[in-house]
Amino acid sequence: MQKRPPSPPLAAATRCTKRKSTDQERPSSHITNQLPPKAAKSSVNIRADTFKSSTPPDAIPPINQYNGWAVPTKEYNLPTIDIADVTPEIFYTKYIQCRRPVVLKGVLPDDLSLIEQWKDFNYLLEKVGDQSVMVEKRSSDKESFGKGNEIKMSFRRFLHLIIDRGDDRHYLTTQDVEANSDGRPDLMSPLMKSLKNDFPLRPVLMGNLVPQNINMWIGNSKDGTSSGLHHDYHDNLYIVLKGRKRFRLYSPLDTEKMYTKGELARVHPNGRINYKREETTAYGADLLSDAAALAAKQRGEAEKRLYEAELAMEEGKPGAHEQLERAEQELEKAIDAVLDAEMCEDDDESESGSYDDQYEYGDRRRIVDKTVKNPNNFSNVEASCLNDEEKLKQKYPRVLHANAAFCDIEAGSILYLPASWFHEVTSYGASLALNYWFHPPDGHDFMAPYSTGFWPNDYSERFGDC
Ligand SMILES: O=C(O)CCC(=O)C(=O)O
Repeated sequence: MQKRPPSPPLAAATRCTKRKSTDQERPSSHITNQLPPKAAKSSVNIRADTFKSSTPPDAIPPINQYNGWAVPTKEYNLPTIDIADVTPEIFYTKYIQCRRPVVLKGVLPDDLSLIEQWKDFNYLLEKVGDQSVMVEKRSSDKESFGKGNEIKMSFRRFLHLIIDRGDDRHYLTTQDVEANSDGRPDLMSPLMKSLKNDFPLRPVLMGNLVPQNINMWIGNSKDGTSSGLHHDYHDNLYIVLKGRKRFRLYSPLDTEKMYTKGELARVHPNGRINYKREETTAYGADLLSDAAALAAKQRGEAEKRLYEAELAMEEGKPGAHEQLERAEQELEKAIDAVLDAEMCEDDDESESGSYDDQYEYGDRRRIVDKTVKNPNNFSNVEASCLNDEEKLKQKYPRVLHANAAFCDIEAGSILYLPASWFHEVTSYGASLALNYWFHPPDGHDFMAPYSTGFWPNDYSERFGDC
């Protein structure tokens, strides 16, 4: 059982005391049939208050509160824009804030230019050839990836298999990451850390979004291999450097038509999907950590007011005595709230036992295992069915009522995909991509994309700048 981490220092008042990785998926039962909201979203005119729920306070909120951009027609080609035409502010306002996917073409931004070197596999072999990696393996040519069957090998052996031998059954995807003493997962796997001088932690284009995980994807397929229909929990910047990828996308508005393996609890206005027993805030913090962070923040503020009251007493200011009494009561309440939050976290841990389950204890390091069989966020709809109307009619009829968007991402292009958009990706040729995941924004300001300081504070505590 993992020990509870120490309480947050007051200086970092909004720090989360401990967070479950909300990216971990646990197997769950099949989705119940929840009817989707009727109104399709307009493709334009997303207002600045995009992420505010419009449900009156006394009404039961609908399960799907998605309020961002949705695919406007049955089969829609995603537009492409020139990278040179957008500043980070414009990109935030027109795409990130509106939850609108887009393809970016043109010369890679300066801060990403060094990753061009990766196109030469010899460069990668020299840098990380001896590293050991977990590689996904599919058992037949028909099977899609994303099933969680992994084997360990050196990066060199993996490249030898797929490039020299033309093998298309192995695929390099997300890797396990280490956790720090608080159990907070690292941003990157050891593999990516060995290449960290080649890319920024926070690409300029993504403005003030806080990164959550950075990965490399490598495969080889003549006829195209599919990753399987699923969604992720974070905003994705997907940069293709070699090969070609065809994406099929569905917005979170169509979640109930996607036959997810997990039992749907809620779709937040910004699209973030929650499954039962895994509820989070819209920006993806688990509820207990969020409550703990808020309580810690209030305690910090109460301490400050107590200090001010003590100064007022020393200076003999009128009303200082009452001010001190009020401040003491406030601090007492705030401390109680912190203790309550910590107790809730303890209870949650001992009930589910799941926090520990996500780690493998090595000598001193702990590994956050990112691979889960049958994850909630995958669809039961086989990729091979998606182009077969008859099969869909028989097995998954709701999919036929969802609007799909398509795009081809060629080498040198980027896809921006907001959190919880469903996607099925087919990769062609020897393919290589770098992807960033960012915590999903729920605010509406380029400078402050999150409604609280939870992720910015977490990031600046761990990595220094934010
Ligand atoms: O490139 C792929 O095969 C899948 C990528 C993907 O699903 C993702 O980035 O979320």
